Amino acid sequence: MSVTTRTRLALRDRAAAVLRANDAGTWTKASPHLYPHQWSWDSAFNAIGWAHLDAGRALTELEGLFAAQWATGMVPHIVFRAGPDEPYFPGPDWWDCEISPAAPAGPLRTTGICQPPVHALALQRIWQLTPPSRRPEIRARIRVLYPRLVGWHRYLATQRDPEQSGLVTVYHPWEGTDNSPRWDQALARIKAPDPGPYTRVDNRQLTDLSQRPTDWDYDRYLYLVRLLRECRYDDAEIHRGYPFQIKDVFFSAVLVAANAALLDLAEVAGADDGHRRDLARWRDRGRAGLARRFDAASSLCSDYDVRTREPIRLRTFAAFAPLFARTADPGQRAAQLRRLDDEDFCGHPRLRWHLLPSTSPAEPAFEPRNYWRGPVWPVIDWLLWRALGQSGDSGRAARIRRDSLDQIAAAGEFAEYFEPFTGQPLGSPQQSWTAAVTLDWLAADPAD
Ligand code: 9WN
Repeated sequence: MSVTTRTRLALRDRAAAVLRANDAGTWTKASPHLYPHQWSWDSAFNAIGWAHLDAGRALTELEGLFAAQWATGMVPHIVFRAGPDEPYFPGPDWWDCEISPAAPAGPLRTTGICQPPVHALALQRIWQLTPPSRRPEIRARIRVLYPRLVGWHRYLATQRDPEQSGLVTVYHPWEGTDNSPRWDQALARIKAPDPGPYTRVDNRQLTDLSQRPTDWDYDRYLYLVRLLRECRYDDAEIHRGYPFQIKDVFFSAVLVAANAALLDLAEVAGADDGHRRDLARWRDRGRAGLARRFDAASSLCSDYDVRTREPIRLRTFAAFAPLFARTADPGQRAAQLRRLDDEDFCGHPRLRWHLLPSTSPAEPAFEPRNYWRGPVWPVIDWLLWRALGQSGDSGRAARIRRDSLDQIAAAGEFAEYFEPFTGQPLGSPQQSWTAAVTLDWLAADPAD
């Protein structure tokens, strides 16, 4: 056995051990201390990890999450499941989602916003990895869950896109990439951001505050929750006057990929014609919406601020939304791939590994240790790896996989994110979703 193979087997065991250590039975803590509840897109990635260990447990993860689905179809960004001895702020009382008639019935308590819909990608992966002996059971459970996922996508394609632009409107930085510079201008515009008194607990778990959002950010995050609460989390009301509404091209690209994944599962799930038609329409509309946000001069895709009607032009991972969505336009694809390889992104000479950083080192807002403002996030590179591989770009996909595994192995930790120039592990040290995508990468080519 080569050393490489031995190292990889050890990595697999350690990744599996992280998932098992964070396993609460029917759901997985996003991380042991910093994030002790069930997060939405974390759960989807975690299900992909579980699929390598136990297809039934993987499906349980998604079933538990969808038990908290709102009547609107929204899957909430957090289901609060940990007990009072595991503090997280803001908790369910701050959100007070019970003021919405669409929130799930007690005792389940959730937040009132959502995160990128990776769940269909997880369902597809679970099915691909289900051993033949378990297929009847797993297929029956997929058939029950599938319409719920269609309902979730319908919510995003309608309530979050009343303009039918193909692009999802996000309401809050916590809908995925918290302190990304993509939100800076919209947050700076918010007046009188007094959320009332509060105490952060994230800085008790992680003492190096340079890796986390600032108090300035938190004041605005919490103030926005107050405004959402005042709208009773009603989408129509939010669209009328709420100040933070952004067409998020990355979120929209994940929805395109998720619609394609559900279509791929249509036979397995016994999907009816209506569902198939809707999914194909949302997928195509999403790709067209992203194509319109593509700027030929920079070869990048930009978010759009609905309130100011202005594009948000920044060099971040999100600018590659057409690649994440597997654009059907060969010209845009070729231009994006050239950009991906250039010095602003994966070809930057100081990068430890050729992995897409959350924010380009060439961007003035870049901070190499600060959360979504520069570090490499393995889950983002997993999504890019998957999209490139499915588009037939096996060379680039193989490089992302190899560098990602090397990054994690060299750090010796399943970190939440990594410093792009040194590869230093940052954030939470035993992040479930990093372990989960590691399991998937390792299985992609076990002989390597
Ligand atoms: C707020 C759990 C979550 C991820 C997010 C990531 C971070 C939370 C926080 O952790 O956000 O939702 O407290 O910072 O930004 O993407 O889902 O891992």
